Amino acid sequence: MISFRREAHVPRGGPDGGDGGHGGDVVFYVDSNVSSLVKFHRNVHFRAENGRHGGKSRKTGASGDTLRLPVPPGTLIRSADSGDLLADLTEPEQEVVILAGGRGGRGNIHFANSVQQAPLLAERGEPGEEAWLLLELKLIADVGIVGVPNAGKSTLLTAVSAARPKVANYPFTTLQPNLGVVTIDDYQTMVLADIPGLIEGAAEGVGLGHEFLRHIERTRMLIHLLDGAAKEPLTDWAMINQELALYDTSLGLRLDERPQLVVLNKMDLPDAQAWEPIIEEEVRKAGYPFCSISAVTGQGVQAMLYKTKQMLDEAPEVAPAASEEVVIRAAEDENVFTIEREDGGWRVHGRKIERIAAMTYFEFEATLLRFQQILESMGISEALEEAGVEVGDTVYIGDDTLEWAE
Ligand SMILES: Nc1nc2c(ncn2[C@@H]2O[C@H](COP(=O)(O)OP(=O)(O)OP(=O)(O)O)[C@@H](O)[C@H]2O)c(=O)[nH]1
Ligand SMILES: [Mg+2]
Repeated sequence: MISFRREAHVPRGGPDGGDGGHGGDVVFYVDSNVSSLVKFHRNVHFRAENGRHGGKSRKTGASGDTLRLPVPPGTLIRSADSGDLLADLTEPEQEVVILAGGRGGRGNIHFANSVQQAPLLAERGEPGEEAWLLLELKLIADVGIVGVPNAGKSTLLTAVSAARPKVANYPFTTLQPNLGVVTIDDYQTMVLADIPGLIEGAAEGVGLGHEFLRHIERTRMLIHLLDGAAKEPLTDWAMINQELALYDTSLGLRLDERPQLVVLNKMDLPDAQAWEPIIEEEVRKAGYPFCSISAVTGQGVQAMLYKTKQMLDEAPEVAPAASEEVVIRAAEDENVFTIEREDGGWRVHGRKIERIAAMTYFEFEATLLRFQQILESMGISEALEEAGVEVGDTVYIGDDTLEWAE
């Protein structure tokens, strides 16, 4: 604000225009009650509040409210331009400032000095930051349940937890991963993730599988569920193990190297009962622990959970985003600028000068003068003259168009 004290007994009141408030930040934080990024499908534009204007009598404007966006645990935030990882939000309550609000412009109280006692001079607020971001969810669970479509993965999750995923007798019933909390012995818990069924070629992105393998990247072990009613459960097992081996994980051990409990399901059916001795022998021969269950009748399920818990206690931790570093934005040299020709005129590029231009009220003589002094002190005027700028030429800086004069 540009303003001056006006009081009857103070003949020449000094400047008293206050500063503008700072703009709000854009913050992402982990909310354990949020389970998907669907909010960001419906709406892609989010904006924190502007700061309020400064006032007379040195009043500083209120700061704009921070925009706080809740995301589920396991959300990775990347810059859409560079692909750089900006944040890996895994812990409850964890938060990160992704975009900082602009600084409020200074009021004319700041521009008085011995020469200039009645400054008709103030700044605009600093423009806020903006960016396109990519959000990616990699669920956080202790155990991932993998298997071909229709193996009974969702039925198993329903049998052992309060989760209620859709169950049906056709492949690809599950399209979104589901999490269930399993309680053992009344106090110990573990989180199981049920993902959509995997089919051959999943790791190459054929079919639906690939999309979903990332959801088990943060799990410490796998339950590999075999469909006892399938034609060739052992072939299915080998096929999915191959998909796990082909998947390129950026977090922790390769998927096929994680501890894996092989579980034959549908033991209430004669087919599964006939398969059991053959499968058990093959699986154990290959060095994997084995259980058989019926997710429908509950047979063998409790024993399977104990085995799972025991393996989990011995399984290595998955370090969050272990092999990829979070990039802190590189601090550019603020003073660097470039000059190039544009539309018969000249364009000046540079972080600092563009910001200052955006903060300048060009309609005031005093602010214009100050801007010219900055162009001088940063060496921009000289550089423009060297480049051949002439009186009357157009100079572009950020969104502003200026005319070059003596
Ligand atoms: N008889 C019998 N049927 C089962 C058992 N477990 C699951 N089913 C049936 O198998 C079918 C598929 O079960 P789901 O739990 O939907 O299978 P899924 O592995 O989640 O399948 P997708 O989500 O498509 O990958 C359903 O009709 C279930 O009722 C079991 O132990 N015994
Ligand atoms: Mg399912």
